[in-house]
Parts: sequence; structure tokens; C-alpha cells
Amino acid sequence: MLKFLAVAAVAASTTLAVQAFAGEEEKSLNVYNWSDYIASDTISRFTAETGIKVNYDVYDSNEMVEAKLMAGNSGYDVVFPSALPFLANQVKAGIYRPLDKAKLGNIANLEEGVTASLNKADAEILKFSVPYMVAATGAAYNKAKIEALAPGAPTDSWSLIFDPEWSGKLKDCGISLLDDPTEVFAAALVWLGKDPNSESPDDLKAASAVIERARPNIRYFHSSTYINDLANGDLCVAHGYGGDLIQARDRAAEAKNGVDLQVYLPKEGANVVIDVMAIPADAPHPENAHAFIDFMMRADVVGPITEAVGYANAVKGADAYVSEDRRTDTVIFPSEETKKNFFALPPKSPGYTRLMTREWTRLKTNR
Ligand code: N2P
Repeated sequence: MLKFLAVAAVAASTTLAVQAFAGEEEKSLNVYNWSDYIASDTISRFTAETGIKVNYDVYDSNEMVEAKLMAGNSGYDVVFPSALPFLANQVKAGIYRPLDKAKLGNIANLEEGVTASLNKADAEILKFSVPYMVAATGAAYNKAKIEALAPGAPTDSWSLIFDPEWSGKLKDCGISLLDDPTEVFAAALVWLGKDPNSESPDDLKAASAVIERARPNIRYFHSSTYINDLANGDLCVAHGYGGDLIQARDRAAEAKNGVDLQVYLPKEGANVVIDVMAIPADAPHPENAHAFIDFMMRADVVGPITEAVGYANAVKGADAYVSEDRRTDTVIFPSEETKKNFFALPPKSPGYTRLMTREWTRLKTNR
């Protein structure tokens, strides 16, 4: 009897220990986010409030997150993919953990317009993620250099990049394109007046021909170095994510180096993405991940991020933490007129995506 009690007591205490272990994660969190996408004190504030230490890594393309999560055991607890086409596609592969909404009280802070548009695009999106930022893709140019080298250039159009008449004149001062097939093909298609969501192989060929003609005038394909290169006057034109282009403009202004950068959303149309926060299925710290995502949905947290990075967030009341300059910036908060030409890029068929990826590799390697 005594022996039995002792065994039972050991079993009970083991169960308790296991429960305590499962309930109390180590105070650690691994975040994988886009570069230049938080304020300088976001992470230290989270750690000060929760005691959770954050390992913070950055990427500059959706493909990088996708590759890590598809390979498994990434070790990441929170990632920030674009909802369309990426997360919507990726959920089918089971790589995300459904969110526990009971742990996300700040969901109530989200703008209904943003959540409604995600829900309309695909009802699965909000099971696995919540919106972080709304980002339009556009371009920026160095005003003085354009006036000197290409007077009269159409500085409201993708033509600066895709029309060799203009890109040829700007070649030597440098043009960069995002290293992002989804973005570049869509921009080439809208410049041609075609549907950016076309899955016609002929349209793909036409877009590819546009990029091929511009290719000799493109200095590089990259999705983050253009920020500093633009700011230092080392690039004339860059295709880029709206807030990143704004950060380039800010850096030039702070450096007082005489570089005047103009950011624009091309009149033919711009891709608008909603980047979301999600937890990988095999995340080692899901509790902490929920705490972090909830923290990021607070107006006093995400407002200062919008101020720092130049992207619009999805949280009500966050405007109170955003300066007048930012609130009136038409790249961050575009007019209804500009929005008319915005488009989104839902997932394309696997067959078309393969074709596009093949074309992309060919274009970049010049084969
Ligand atoms: C942050 C870029 C995020 C916008 N540097 C691309 N989705």
C-alpha cells in the first residue's frame, strides 16, 4: 500500500511537472520579419513588458520564408508573409498553426475594412493569420538626375523602367528591380495594359519580352539594397515596396546630401499586399508567439511602427501615434483615385507559377 502510494505520488508529481513545463514556455521567441519593418524600440518594449527575449531575423522576400517553412524545423515562432498570394497558398501545405483567438484580445482593434478584404479573398487567411501592414509597390526616382538625363520623362509611370527609350537614358545612373517575380511580372503586365492576374501563356510571353528589352538597362535585381543606394544617390530609379522607398527618401533627407527622391505609385496600377503575422505549425514557442502577435495589434505599438517604416497598419486608433507628415503621405494613404488602379494577386495555378518561375530564371541569368 505504501509502495503503491509512493508510486502514485511520483506519477502525480511527474504529471504536474510535465504540465508546468507545457504551460510555461521558456522566455524566448524567434521572430522572422521583413527587413526595415519595425521601429527601433519595438522589440525592447516587448521584452521589457513580458520578460520574453526575442531572436530577431530578417528577410527580404516571401520566397525566403516559404523555403524555410516548407523545409520544416525553421525554429521560427512568428513570420510575416504576404497574405496574397503567399500565405493563402501556403496554408494548403499545412505549414501554419491555427491561431488561438482567445489569446488575441487585441483582434478587436483591427480595422474591419482590412479583415473583411482578407476574408473576402480567402476565408482561410484569418484562421491562420492577422493583418500587420498594408503595402503598395511602386517606384522612386532621383529628381535631379532624371531632369538632367531624361528631361520630360514620364515620372508617374512604369515607363521609366519598362520603356527602353527612357530606361536607356537612365541606365548609367542605375535602375533596380525587385528580386521578386510576382511583383515584376505583374508590373510589366499592367504597363502593357494587360490583366496582372492573367494566366495566359501569351501574356506571360509579352511581359517577359518587356523585361528582356529593359534588362540591359537594369543594374541589379534586389529587394532591399535599393534603400541605401537610392538615399546615397547611387541609383536613379528603383522599383520597390512603398515604405522602403519612403525610408530611402527619409534617409537622404536626414543625411542632407542633396539627394531629392520622389516616390510614386505608377498610374498604370500598383500591387497592394497585406502582410500578415502567422505562427509556423512547428513553432517551438506558440504561447509567446501569441503574446507577441497580440502586442503588435496595439495602437501604441503599431502606430510608432508606421511612423518609422512608412507603411499603413491595420489597427484602429494607431493614427494618434502617427505624424501629420505621414498621415498626409499619399504613398502610405493613397487617394481614392489612385486606389482605383490598385490590384491584388491571388494565388495562380501551380502550372502557371512554374512557367513564370522558369521565365524569371531565364531572364535573370540571361539565358
Ligand atoms: C519591408 C517590405 C515589406 C513590404 N521592408 C513587402 N511586402
